[in-house]
Amino acid sequence: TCEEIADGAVLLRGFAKPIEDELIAAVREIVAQSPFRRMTTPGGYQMSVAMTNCGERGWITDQTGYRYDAIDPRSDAPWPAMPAVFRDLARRAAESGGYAGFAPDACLVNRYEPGTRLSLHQDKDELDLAAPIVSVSLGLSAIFLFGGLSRNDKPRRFRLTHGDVVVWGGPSRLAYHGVAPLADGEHALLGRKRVNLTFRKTR
Ligand code: MD5
Ligand code: FE
Repeated sequence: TCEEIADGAVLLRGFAKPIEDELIAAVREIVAQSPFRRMTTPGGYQMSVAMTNCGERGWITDQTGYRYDAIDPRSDAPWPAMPAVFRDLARRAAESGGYAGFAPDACLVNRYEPGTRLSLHQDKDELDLAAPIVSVSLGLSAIFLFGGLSRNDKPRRFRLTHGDVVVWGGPSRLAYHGVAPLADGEHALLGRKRVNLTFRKTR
């Protein structure tokens, strides 16, 4: 099903489910090359979410700031290539959401364990703000907090479950958003975690 949850934001329930095994196998290969790590924000805090990337560029943060970089600072090598199964899924989802021709150059892979949260923020490190962001939820379900263009707008709450895909475009592209602390549980394929794939066109 295809549901517009906000102006420009489309929720595709279960869209990734038919290829769950391929996606999880691809995540495991990426993590073998560029492991999950908890990065430090410019403010000096260690993030609760553990991250890695694949594709031409990856999102990183350290004491000096946020940026996209072609090199994994942990391995000093390029990030793993974006698997075709990722690229195709992102393109098909974007098209279903009304954005034909989406060609992401970056995929941030976020790992949440019980208690992990992502505080309210905007995604604005990308040069091309006309391109949507596509996010894919795998594993344990999470409560996604979806606010407005002002930090003060009270967020709406959406439960995102395994296989759900959201296409964030148009006015929703710059909305404040976050993830509530992950509740404990056990997922048949991923165990006690949630993995989110975030596809972006960064330039
Ligand atoms: C997550 N990740 O569940 C989310 C999925 C991040 C992040 O937020 O920055 O890594 S992406 C959700 C998103 C992206 C762009 C716009 C909006 C939501 N939005 O307008 O709500 O790990
Ligand atoms: Fe975000």
